[in-house]
Amino acid sequence: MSDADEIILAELSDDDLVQQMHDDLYDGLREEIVEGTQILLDRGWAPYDVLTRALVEGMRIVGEDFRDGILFVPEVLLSANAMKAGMNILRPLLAETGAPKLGKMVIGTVKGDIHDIGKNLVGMMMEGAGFEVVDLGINNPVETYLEALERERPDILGMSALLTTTMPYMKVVIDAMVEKGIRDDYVVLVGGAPLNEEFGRAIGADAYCRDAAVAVETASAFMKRRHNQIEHA
Ligand code: B1M
Repeated sequence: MSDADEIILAELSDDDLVQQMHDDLYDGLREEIVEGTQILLDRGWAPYDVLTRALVEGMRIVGEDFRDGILFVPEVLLSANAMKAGMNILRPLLAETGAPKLGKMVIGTVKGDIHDIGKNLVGMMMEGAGFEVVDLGINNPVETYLEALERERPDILGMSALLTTTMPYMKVVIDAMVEKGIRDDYVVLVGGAPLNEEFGRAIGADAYCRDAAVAVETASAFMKRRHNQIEHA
């Protein structure tokens, strides 16, 4: 592209900028995503709106073309990195609620699975809603989950899986918790694109969460119920 054609992000209208950010995310342009994210914030956009309308929607488009064989792993990795750079700017802003801690969650992506954008988003939104979040990262074997539960004593265990081949591993973790007699000490929430409610029920989770907003709602509802139980005991 010649200099004359260069797009000045700051000169675009909000709608055009969001559209351009979808394109830039598609092209894996990290610096442009950082700049676009900052411009929308400077224009008074709520961090949550930047996240959902510019970044998550952009990643949805990337996901469709990955599915259809138009984009390949290296390209999607660049998109993911650009998305993460935008999320890094939004994370502290989403967490800035100053609300008293609602509860504690340990979250991680299961063994064999390296997808972490959705998990990171859930963690960010949970922090923003007032939860303390301990992130175990990706590719977690059952032992890592069990150690973290013992060490961190959270209220909630969150597990993420994006592959149909890795989602059954969530049951391995829950079965191990049952075997150790600790299953009912925790609320177990699961999520990831290939899961559904029926799967959540079948593996013995407390709930399946369709997205990060549902994860926050569900976690908050369980914490409220727990507190009521304690008050009435
Ligand atoms: Co992968 N990948 N990928 N990938 N990848 C998918 C998942 C896939 C659906 C693409 C496709 O074909 N359409 C497909 C899985 C197919 C299947 O299993 N049936 C797939 C494949 C096949 C693969 C590889 C096997 C490709 C290969 O190597 N040939 C490989 C697997 C590697 C491995 O894990 N062992 C692979 C690799 C990769 C990249 C490394 C390139 C990259 C990951 C980078 C990263 O995460 N750091 C990548 C990406 C980016 C995707 C897609 C395009 C996008 C995923 C994403 O970030 N979505 C994805 C396509 C898709 O999902 N449509 C795809 C955005 C994110 C915000 O949404 O993760 O769904 P999501 O999270 C949501 C909810 O699901 C929910 O809340 C989140 C926020 O709203 N949620 C939870 C998620 N976790 C939760 C936990 C909770 C609660 C809610 O706990 C309480």
